[in-house]
Amino acid sequence: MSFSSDLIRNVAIAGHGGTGKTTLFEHLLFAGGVIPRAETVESGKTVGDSAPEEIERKISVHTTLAHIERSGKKINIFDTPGSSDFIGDVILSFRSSEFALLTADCRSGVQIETVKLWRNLESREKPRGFFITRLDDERADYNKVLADIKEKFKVEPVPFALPMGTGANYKGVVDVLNSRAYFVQGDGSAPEKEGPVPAEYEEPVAELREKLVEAAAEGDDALMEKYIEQGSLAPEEMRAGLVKALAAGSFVPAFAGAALKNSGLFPLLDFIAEVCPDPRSSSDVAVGADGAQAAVPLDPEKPLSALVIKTVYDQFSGKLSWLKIITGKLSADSEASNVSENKKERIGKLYVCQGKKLEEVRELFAGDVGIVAKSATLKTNDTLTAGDSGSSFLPLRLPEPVHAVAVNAAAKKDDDKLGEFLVRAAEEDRTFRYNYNAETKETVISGMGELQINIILDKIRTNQKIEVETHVPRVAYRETITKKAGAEYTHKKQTGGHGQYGKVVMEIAPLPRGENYQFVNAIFGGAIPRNYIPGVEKGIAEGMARGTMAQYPVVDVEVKLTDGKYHPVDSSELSFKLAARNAFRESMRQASPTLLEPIMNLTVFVEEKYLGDVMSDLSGKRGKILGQDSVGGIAEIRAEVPQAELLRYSIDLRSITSGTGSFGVEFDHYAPISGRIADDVIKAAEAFRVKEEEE
Ligand SMILES: Nc1nc2c(ncn2[C@@H]2O[C@H](COP(=O)(O)OP(=O)(O)OP(=O)(O)O)[C@@H](O)[C@H]2O)c(=O)[nH]1
Ligand SMILES: [Mg+2]
Repeated sequence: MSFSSDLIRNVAIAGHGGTGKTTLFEHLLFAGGVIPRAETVESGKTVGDSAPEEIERKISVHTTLAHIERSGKKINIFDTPGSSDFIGDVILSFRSSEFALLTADCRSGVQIETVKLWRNLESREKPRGFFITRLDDERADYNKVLADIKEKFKVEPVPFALPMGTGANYKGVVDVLNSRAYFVQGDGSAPEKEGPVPAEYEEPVAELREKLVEAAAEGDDALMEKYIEQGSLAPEEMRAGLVKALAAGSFVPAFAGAALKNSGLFPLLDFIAEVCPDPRSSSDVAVGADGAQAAVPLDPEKPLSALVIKTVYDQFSGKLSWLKIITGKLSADSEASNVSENKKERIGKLYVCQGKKLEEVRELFAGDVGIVAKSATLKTNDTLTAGDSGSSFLPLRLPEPVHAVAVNAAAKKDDDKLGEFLVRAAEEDRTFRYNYNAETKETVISGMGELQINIILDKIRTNQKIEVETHVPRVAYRETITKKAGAEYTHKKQTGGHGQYGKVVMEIAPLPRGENYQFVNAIFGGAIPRNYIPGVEKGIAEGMARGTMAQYPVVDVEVKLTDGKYHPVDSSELSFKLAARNAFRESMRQASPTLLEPIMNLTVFVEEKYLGDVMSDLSGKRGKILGQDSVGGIAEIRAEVPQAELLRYSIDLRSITSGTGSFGVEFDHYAPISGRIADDVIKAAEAFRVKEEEE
């Protein structure tokens, strides 16, 4: 069935790993009548965790999309993974949703991944709320989580559900908005049951309702005046006020429950159906043919435009392209343009999904998310439009990879198959990258963490049956010089027939870091004729491609060609190239060369209790601490650290912080190394060359 834009709601469930997202998703689908019974994550049969890698590890690896109907609305729900390795799927769900629901386990409060996700949502100005779950657990501490939210995010969460008891005494929640209670039934396998608010909760619920009214009035000046005058608001006024205030992000709703016991779900669904933003209140960003960015409001009245948010290669259905419709509508059996590829795209059947299950629809309206199967041209981030508007939506911005491994197929015959697999894997998860580094002669795969990379390696070995070898990638060192020097070289072969002759005299000098190369032709009086200068430059380029210390590329050198000599018959471009290459090498040896190593900018997020250990580990890694902040028990450390020390940092940090820490890393600059560290690099480079020559 197709739903018009005003009836669609998109919600992303996100939060720290293991906080009950998939369990909540499963029970919401049960409450919404989509599935006949709710399964547990442990059983491996949930809608959310259905891929083999998810079933095996009992964690979510991919975003799952399904939808529920409530009060005539279609609620699309994204169940996202909690591990930071799969952040790509979380971010695409944030972009596609108008509301994000962060889960918080009431035993542990707000955990570190949730803090990072909050920041991401904040930068998107995305309306967001919390679902405080697992209240049936003996260690549940509801008020602690509320206090934690307040402390960590400096907001006053507005409770829309009040728990009735916790642990063994947990009975259910009161829906504050509608002043109704919802009771857990028996062992919790049946849906929660609605009833009047028990007398003992009447007073606290009235107080909380007052807060809701305040939050509603906050969004609207006229309402605020009325509230101040009358001291209350009519239910419809209150709802309208909340809708406005939430869309403006002026309050943060907090829900509560025990998803596993089917509790706290109806108040949440009613809130989503009645208060969550209509997609038409949001917009996306497109870049025009002239490069200018402009907001595109979600609008069903405009011609079609849609964005490919995700690509899945399904074992049975083949390639599935997930589309968020931004404007207009997309119809089955139609034709559209893939602006990004500048190609026509034939749209056959259209689907919406309930997890893995596809359901055919005729149309999809702005705001909805649907699927095109076996598309000929669509890739993630592509823009589909009715005409050739020329403007396309901004590609999703994702963090840079933090963990890399070099891979190669054990048997040469598998190279192509491995290559094809890597292309698809990178298409399915845009945080996963692969590239062949010609300098180090390695195929390097990289991503957001060891877990993500290991899952890919498992697929290569098990599904693709390709035997691969892995190793720590080589660091791309550089060489440079530290003082001025010069040399001359004469290339001469003049024995019989047509000879070779060229003499080059040059001076080299260090350039500031990052300036790479400058060539100055200071030849006077035609000592080297103009037509041989390109030969000289080629020779220098060859000299710079392999330095004299460990054959790494040479950078930040000015080369001044000062003099030379030619022979009217025997000189050639080749002669000058060889002379220049040798003159450069000789000059470099005289110019006190040094090795440079890449220095990375590292940002680490850890719980404060691990701060000391992380700092001392970084100092052991030759790190320079640049700054440190701490908010609500979570420390952010910024440091400059040599890349060579960070090749296995995702593994190191995990062991220091019991898996709770995370980090971002990007290249910053090159810095000189000397002494034993440089000696080791030179030795390793020699060993590598010997091995290479043997092969
Ligand atoms: N007692 C109790 N256990 C729960 C509840 N919700 C989730 N759990 C358990 O918590 C564990 C983790 O739940 P998941 O739903 O897989 O958590 P998740 O957030 O989806 O995990 P990731 O996708 O890996 O981030 C499972 O063993 C659930 O059965 C709850 O309300 N009560
Ligand atoms: Mg999950």
